[in-house]
Amino acid sequence: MKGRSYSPVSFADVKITGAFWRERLEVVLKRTIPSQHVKLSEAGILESLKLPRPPPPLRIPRNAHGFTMQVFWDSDVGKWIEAASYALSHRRDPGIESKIEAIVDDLVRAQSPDGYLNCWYNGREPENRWTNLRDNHELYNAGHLLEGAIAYFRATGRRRLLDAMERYVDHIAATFGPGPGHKRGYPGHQEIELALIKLYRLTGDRRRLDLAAYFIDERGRQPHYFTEEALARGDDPASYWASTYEYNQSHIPVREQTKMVGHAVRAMYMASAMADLAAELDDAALKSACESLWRDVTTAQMYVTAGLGPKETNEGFTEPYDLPNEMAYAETCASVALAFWAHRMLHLDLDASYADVMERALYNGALSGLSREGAHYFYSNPLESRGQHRRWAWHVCPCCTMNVSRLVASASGYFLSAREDRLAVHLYGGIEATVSIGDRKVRIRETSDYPWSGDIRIAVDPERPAIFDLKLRIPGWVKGATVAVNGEPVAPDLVRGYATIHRIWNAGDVVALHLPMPAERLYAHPNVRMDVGRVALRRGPLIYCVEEADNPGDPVQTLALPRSASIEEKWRDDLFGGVMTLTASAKRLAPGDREEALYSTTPPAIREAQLTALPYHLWANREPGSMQVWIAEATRE
Ligand code: FUB
Ligand code: ZN
Repeated sequence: MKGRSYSPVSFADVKITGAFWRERLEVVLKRTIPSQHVKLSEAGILESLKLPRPPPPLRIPRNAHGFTMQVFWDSDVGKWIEAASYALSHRRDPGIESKIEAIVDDLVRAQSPDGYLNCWYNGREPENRWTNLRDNHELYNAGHLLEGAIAYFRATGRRRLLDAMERYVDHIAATFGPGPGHKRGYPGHQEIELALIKLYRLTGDRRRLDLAAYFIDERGRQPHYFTEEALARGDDPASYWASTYEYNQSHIPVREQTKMVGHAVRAMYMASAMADLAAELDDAALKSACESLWRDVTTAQMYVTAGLGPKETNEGFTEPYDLPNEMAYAETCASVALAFWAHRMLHLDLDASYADVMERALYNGALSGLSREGAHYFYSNPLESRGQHRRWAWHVCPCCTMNVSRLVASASGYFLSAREDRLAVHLYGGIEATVSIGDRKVRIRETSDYPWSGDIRIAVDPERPAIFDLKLRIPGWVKGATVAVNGEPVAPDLVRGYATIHRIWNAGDVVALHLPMPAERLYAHPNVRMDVGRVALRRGPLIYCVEEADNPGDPVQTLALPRSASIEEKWRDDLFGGVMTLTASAKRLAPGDREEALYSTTPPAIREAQLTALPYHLWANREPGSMQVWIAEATRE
């Protein structure tokens, strides 16, 4: 598998030139990353790295189970370093670099002589390290710090943090594993597996890959580590607050899992690591487990926005087709991590259906987590509101903030992949890159106004004539795509959703790709009881919603869209710097008789109305009001 597989072209080698992602990137570089540092400081998170003595009182009180979210503050620091380092890869910034250096000073000082590095435990309960992997996030924190260290090293060449983290990884490898004298533990919150695979890819040190594989394969084995660990602490495993090991996907070994269960972010990080390992180890059984889980998620558990995990109490999955709209949890982190997983599945098999989900997550469930101005966030991403939802400037659990900033700062890494004789283009929206294909360097410039328009131009400039396949993703939502090379229409082979053009490419060659993107109605599977009789609107990769700001008057829940109404596209320069809205003649329902009657034998009065929808990711950036993705459908005129 490995020799034949594609590698993503790193975001650092792909310049975003198109308006849509350029705007988001600039906001993240200028506003989001600096403001997140301020918030980390105000929240006491940066101070906690200094291991103040005596430790100050907790900022986040322990809950009824004795747990405080402060145990994973290190992860927020790691994620911010990662996001900030991605920003530095676009543009060096001495101010940000000195802030990272100050954090590195603290982390290096906080590290124990044996390499252990966790500011919660070193600062507050050093005697208890590695006693509660199930709840206390030690390995999760290590993973995020390691990802931050790798990103910072890649952006700047500075390796102080990377060296510290490698020492920590050595310590972890000496503590956990299948060998004699090792603890057979694994993380209660998956994440370090992804970081270890990145470290392996950076250094080529096979021990890192083996450790990641150990963590994945040990998960869920009997005797159950979290049970043994609870007993060793003197806790009753039966009184586990989550009540089931499904919560952290350790109920059975991962290769036997066919249904996605439990906490959504944990599940997505685990599945991403499984896909990475399947690729690195050429492991067909692991790949097949990934495929079963993928089928389960995408056919029965995913919101139309690519949100995941409807329920608040486990921040995760429930049952097939249980996708409540107003109460949707759909954590931003889960959609970000779904994009990670889809990207990795795409590199197991170049199949456009993976890229379709990746794109849906990027443009909808993940992007909705970041406000327009770049300093407000959504943790949950409901698909309906009565106006009670507000973006917040920070959260007691700020995990989503840095997940969305690291995603946007590295978004260009999702566009291209290459292998020996092929170049695949997954996403469109304006990029430039020089890619090595075989022994040739090929410059690619894709220009388009995607996602607003499906007219795409790709200039292919090899340094010398080169034979290779250019593979252009034809999104699953497209009907009637056309391709032309140097003005001549061509009918390329469609291989798993990629239009494949095989030819000798010469400097100056230009491919024109036309992806029609009319507005369309979407219907949910009838088992999704919440969406019965409802319709959603999609145009291209964007899912739309109706928001009160554009549909003033009664709550948008009183709108109904006739099945036969034509949907018009209207470009609005006055909204969010330019956005394609959708409009239609619709109906407004009003009480049929007396206003105050809760129930009535008279059917509702139906008034003519106009409906305006805008992309879901933009909602809640104006005055608060009602919002709905799944609109009632009027089947009678
Ligand atoms: O537990 C760490 C992070 O906090 C999780 O990934 C999020 O779901 C939030 O609970
Ligand atoms: Zn989150």
